[in-house]
Amino acid sequence: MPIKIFSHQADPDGLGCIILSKKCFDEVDYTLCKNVPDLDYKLDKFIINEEYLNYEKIFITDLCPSIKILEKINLNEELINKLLVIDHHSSNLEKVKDYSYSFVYINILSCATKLFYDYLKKHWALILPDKTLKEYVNLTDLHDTWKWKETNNLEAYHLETLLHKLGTIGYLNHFIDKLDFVSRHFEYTDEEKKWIREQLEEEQKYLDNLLKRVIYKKIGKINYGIVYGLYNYRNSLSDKLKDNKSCDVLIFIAVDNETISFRSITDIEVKSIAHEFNGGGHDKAASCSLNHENERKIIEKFLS
Ligand SMILES: [Mn+2]
Repeated sequence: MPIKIFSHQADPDGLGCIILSKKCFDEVDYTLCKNVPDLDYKLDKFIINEEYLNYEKIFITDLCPSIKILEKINLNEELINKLLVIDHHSSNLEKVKDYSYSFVYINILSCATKLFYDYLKKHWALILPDKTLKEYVNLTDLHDTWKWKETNNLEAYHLETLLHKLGTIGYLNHFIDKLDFVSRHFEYTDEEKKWIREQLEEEQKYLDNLLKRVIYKKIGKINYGIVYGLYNYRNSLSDKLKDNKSCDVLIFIAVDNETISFRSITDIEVKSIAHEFNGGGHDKAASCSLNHENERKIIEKFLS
């Protein structure tokens, strides 16, 4: 019987989980989800249509369903037995603490790919001890938990650069091919290095423009920077603003991903801002979905 995985489509971490599942199981169906509402919608359909009957095991990685869906799962014994949620977002700890049954697996210190890798090694023993794969998982962890910044590990950062260059499906296919079971160090090939260079040049041009379009608004002691831009640039713009120290919090409205991202520039906690808009995430990086209601509230509060 095949395996089903629902994962976060936005970053190397969510995609890393799909790559691992493809390495571990023969037959995998995956569904990419933009955010929690998108996951809820797709999962609800999956439950209503009883699609879960066709799968041996169902994983939800780098995302956690809302309480409404968790309740629904809780009523279905077959789902409880088959389903495992592997997430690491601290805002979800609150959400799942009432669900004591075994399908929720959250750890805020590691990325989802690392949690999933450890789980697969322990419970499925299908991933051979493999240097390349292990190093790839570590780079994904360094990238996703921002630990790469401490040592300026550009190899980790460039996973994101490659994702931007290749697109979601391109990234998945590329790394599924690249990460074979030959034990050698993870290294970028000359072709990958060329893609990285090209992408960085393009990003630089776009970022220089974006930086000029940021609108600043001071409310109380906090200076907010608000901008509409392409989702892929939310983190690099936040880095640029950190260099300039021109605001405390970045509010990045990404129409292409239908999300609003909140980034802490000067150590201000932003998860609570995301909560105001029914979102969540980490203390220094959070987000909510871009719907009419949220956009109207953002414009009223920060752009008028
Ligand atoms: Mn993640």
